[in-house]
Amino acid sequence: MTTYFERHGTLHVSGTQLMDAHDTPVQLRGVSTLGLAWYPEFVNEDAFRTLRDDWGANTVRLAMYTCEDGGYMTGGDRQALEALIDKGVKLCRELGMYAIIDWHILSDGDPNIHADAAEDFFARISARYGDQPHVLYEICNEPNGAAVTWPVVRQYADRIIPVIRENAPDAVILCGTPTWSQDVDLVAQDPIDDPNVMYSLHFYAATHRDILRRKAENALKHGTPIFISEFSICDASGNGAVDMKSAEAWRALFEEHGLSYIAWSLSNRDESAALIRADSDRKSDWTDEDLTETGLWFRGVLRADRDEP
Ligand code: IDC
Repeated sequence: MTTYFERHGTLHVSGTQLMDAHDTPVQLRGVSTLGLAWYPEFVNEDAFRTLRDDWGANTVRLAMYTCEDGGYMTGGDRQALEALIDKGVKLCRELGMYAIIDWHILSDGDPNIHADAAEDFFARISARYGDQPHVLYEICNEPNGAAVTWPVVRQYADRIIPVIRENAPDAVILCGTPTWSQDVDLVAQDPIDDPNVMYSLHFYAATHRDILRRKAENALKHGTPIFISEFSICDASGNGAVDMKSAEAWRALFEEHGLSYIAWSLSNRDESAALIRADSDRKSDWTDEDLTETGLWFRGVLRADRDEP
C-alpha cells in the first residue's frame, strides 16, 4: 500500500485550504508530542506506526519547548533535543507521514524575546530538512501577553520566515497568533506576504466554545488559512473534565471546513489531555485499556476520518 505522503506529496496553500501536490484539498490529522525533553520515549517507530496504521494519523507534531523546564532556552540539552527532532522527522519520512517542527514558546509570550536563537535554529533545521517535503515548520506555538499584538508577532514572522525560505522555498509554515493562538481573526488586517503560510488556531474544548469557533469562521471568511496545530477536549490547563458536546461542535467545524487538526498530547502524563493513561507503560500498540477518555475519543475521530484507498 502506498503511504499518505506518497499519495499527497508536497503541500501548498490555496485560498484558505491546504492542498496536496495534485491540487486536491488535504487534511493533516495527528498528534503532538508533549515536551520532547519530557517524554522522549514516545518518539519511537512502533508508536508512530501504531498511530498511522491503527489510529489513522498522517502527521506527528514535534513540540520543543523554548522556556519551560528543560527548554531550548532554559538549559535544555540542545543536542539531545535536536536529535529527537531528527529521529521524529526521519520516522515520519520512513512511514510516509508529515512532520511538524514546533518552536514551542509559552511562558516566553513574545516570540521576539528569543528571535536570535529562533533564527539560528530555523536556519540550521531548514538546511537539514529543506529537501524533505514532508516537513512543516511551526515558528511559534502560542504568542501571549497584552503587548503581544498581531503586529508584534508579524515582526517575528518577518524575521524567521525568510531564513526558512532560503532552504525550504515552498514548505508550509505555521505561524502562531496572539492570545495563545486564538486571535486568528486579527490576521486578515495584515497577513504575512507569503503564499504558503497558515495561521495556528488552538483550542481546549472545555474552555473554548462558540466565541472561538466564531473567530475561526470569521478568519476563514476573510481568507485566512487556519491550521489547528494543537487542541484538546479538556480545559486549557490540559486538565479537568472533558467536554464532549463542545468537542463534537469543534469536530463538526473541522469537517465543514476541511481543517487540519493535531491533538495534544502523545504522553502518559497524569492529566486529561494525555492520550495515554498514566498507569499504562505501553509506548506503542495501545489497547482500549491504555487510552484515556481523550485518547479513546480522538482515536475514534481519526479512524472515522481516515481516507486510505
Ligand atoms: C501543558 C502540558 C503540561 C505542562 C504545561 C507547561 O499539558 O503537562 O506542565 O504545558 O506549562 C497550551 C500549550 C501547551 C500546554 C497546554 C495545556 O501550548 O504547552 O501544555 N496548553 O495547558 N496551550 C493551551 C493549553
